[in-house]
Amino acid sequence: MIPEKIQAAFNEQIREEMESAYIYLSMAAYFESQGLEGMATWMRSQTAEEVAHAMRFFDHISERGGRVSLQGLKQPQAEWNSPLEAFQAAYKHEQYITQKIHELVDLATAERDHPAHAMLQWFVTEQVEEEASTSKIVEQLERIGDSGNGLLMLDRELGRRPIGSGFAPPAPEA
Ligand code: OFO
Repeated sequence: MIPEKIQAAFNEQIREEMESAYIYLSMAAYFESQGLEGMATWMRSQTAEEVAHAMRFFDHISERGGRVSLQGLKQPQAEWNSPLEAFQAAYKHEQYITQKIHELVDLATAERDHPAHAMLQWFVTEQVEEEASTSKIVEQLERIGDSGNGLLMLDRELGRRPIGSGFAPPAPEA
């Protein structure tokens, strides 16, 4: 059986991960409105990844005989002043999520909940990657500055990120 405190904290983390998905989906919409399809694709892919993160917590609670209870999501920001500002916000958000994961590890340790502790190790590693990928794009955008060409090249590069079928834009009609 999953400890009460872990169940409550994991239910809370499902909301955090779904809010992450919502934030990145909002960024995808922003990039699409700016004609930056590659960045939009990158954000769609990130959205799918966040939903998968939420499902890891969902499944962990269920598998241990607990009860998943979903909470309301905050309305995400809809506009940013530039691609750089949006990716800076994404990086800052990932730092916030890393802190949340570390708090969960501390709680699992205090509760002596070894299954939760083991499951959270995947997230500790994943957050290193999440921070690295967003901060790398922030650095690239800073280097690009006002170069329209540089921005289009980066957009093309980011558009190569693979994406789950349910999150990909519709294929153009043949
Ligand atoms: Fe779930 O890693 Fe980003 O937020």
